Amino acid sequence: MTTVPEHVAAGLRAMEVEVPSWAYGNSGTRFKVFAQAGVPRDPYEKVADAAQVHRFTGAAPSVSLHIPWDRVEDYGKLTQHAEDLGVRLGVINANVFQDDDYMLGSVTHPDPRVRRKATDHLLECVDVMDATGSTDLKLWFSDGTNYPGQDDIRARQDRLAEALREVYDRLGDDQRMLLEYKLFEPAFYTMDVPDWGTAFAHCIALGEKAEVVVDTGHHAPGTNIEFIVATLLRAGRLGAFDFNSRFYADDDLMVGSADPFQLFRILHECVVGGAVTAESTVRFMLDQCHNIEPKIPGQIRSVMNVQESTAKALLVDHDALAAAQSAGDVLGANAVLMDAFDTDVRPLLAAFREEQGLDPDPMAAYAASGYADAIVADRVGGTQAGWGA
Ligand SMILES: [Mn+2]
Repeated sequence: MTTVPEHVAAGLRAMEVEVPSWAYGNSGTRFKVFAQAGVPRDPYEKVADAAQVHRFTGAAPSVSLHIPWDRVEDYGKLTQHAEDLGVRLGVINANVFQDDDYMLGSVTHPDPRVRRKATDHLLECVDVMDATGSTDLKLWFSDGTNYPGQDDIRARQDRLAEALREVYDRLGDDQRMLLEYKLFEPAFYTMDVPDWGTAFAHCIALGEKAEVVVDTGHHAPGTNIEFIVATLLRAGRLGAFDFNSRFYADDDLMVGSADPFQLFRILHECVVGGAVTAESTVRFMLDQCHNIEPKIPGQIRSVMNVQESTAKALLVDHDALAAAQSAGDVLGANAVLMDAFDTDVRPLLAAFREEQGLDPDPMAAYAASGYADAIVADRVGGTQAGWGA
């Protein structure tokens, strides 16, 4: 029987992965959205599917909502529904990118009427937070331009700052604004929040309740994401992750599938920076789409991938690493990290799950549960949830 070192168990208990409601709906690429049988028809069914991920992993106790996709009449009822299923509602994601008015931008649009409409939506999201008890508002803007000269780059930053300020000032004492950046797409010449530096600058200007979101798929190829993580943690401004994997651009594949070593390096910086503790305020979220694979197992697999990389990061021998680093032992220091990465932590995680009263194999346990067949049989009629893309 594998024993789990106490510091590793403590880190794994602290590693709570938040799942996104949209992962359970239909999704696809620009070319086709493929429907899957049994997909949720409403936010209540999405939360029910999310609860299955927590049921089998014990590590995904919250679910992010996306407004307006998850708009409901009674948020108190949805909150209670989540609690009844053993999970809670998490971050509220705003959506100001799917309305014809936003063709030239939302909060940075040259027309004040459109900016007002977009800012009002962000304020509505804070109302939803008040109703659900969610503490974090996550903002991603598709705003940008496609052609040099199309709009004034600096004026767009001013408009962005003005909208962020209005929303920031509306936040309660225990609420935060999480600002996400993305290099390109849908805009191809400039994005108004293209990188961590721009997001960080706006957060610094706003105040302590504004922090940066690192979506692992939102960088140029070759970007050293763990350096960004280390820098933001050092500055106390890393609010959250949107985890996913990419081979090319913003692929939104299962986290840890394309480059497990990168995920390990990122989580090593999180461990070093104190983000994998019960006291940490960094949220570890998934932002993924399961276009061709079944969605609930795709989420379970993703949570397991995060746990595996977390366990490896927790196994790094920090005393040996510090000794090698201070001695200038380049190869020795690198070997300490690689020893941890090369460890097969699957037996350790199986033992950890058994200690928690879980099945050691969440994928097999879910497959044997009959839930997948039940939702295919039950969810007949109605309109399946999807991106709305
Ligand atoms: Mn994201």
